[in-house]
Amino acid sequence: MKALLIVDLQNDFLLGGALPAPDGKKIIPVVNKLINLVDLVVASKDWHPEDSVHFEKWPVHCVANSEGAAFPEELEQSKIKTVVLKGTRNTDDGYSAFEATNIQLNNYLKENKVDELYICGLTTEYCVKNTVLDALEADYKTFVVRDAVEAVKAQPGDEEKAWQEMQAAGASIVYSEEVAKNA
Ligand code: VGL
Ligand code: ZN
Repeated sequence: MKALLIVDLQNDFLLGGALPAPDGKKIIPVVNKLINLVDLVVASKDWHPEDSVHFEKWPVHCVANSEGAAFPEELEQSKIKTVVLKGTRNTDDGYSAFEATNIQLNNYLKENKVDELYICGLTTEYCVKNTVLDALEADYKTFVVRDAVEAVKAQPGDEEKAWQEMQAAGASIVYSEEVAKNA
């Protein structure tokens, strides 16, 4: 079974939000296309308490239940089967979707017989990277959709390094066009 995992495609990571990936909005139409190419769609949300230690490193963003934590209107939400919430404790960053606390993501994917995981979303250097590395650790065939991922670009060089790290760990970097061809 093929699953699409949309990482943190939330208002605060888009222009106008608290911690924007400068080109984040560009990926929304690509993600909308990918949603129709897989058997199961799961989305993660960064979902922080107001007083998290996470905010010693970052501007306040994606506070649980806030507008900044919501999905953008343009995202085709009707086919998202499950939303997993991460970074929910005031003591953790929760960069990886596999750290979700409302659902144990690995068990959920196993129950749904997922073996191929297509990962997209925001941001390259943090939550996408950490999710991809955990997916590989958990032995999924892991694809990262290059044109459906964008970086926050907080530190120069980190974006490029993140792509290299994901690839070195065993992720396949693919374009949405190839995903469509093989669907
Ligand atoms: C993220 C920084 C802080 C992400 C989340 O989704 O990549 N980055 N919190
Ligand atoms: Zn965060």
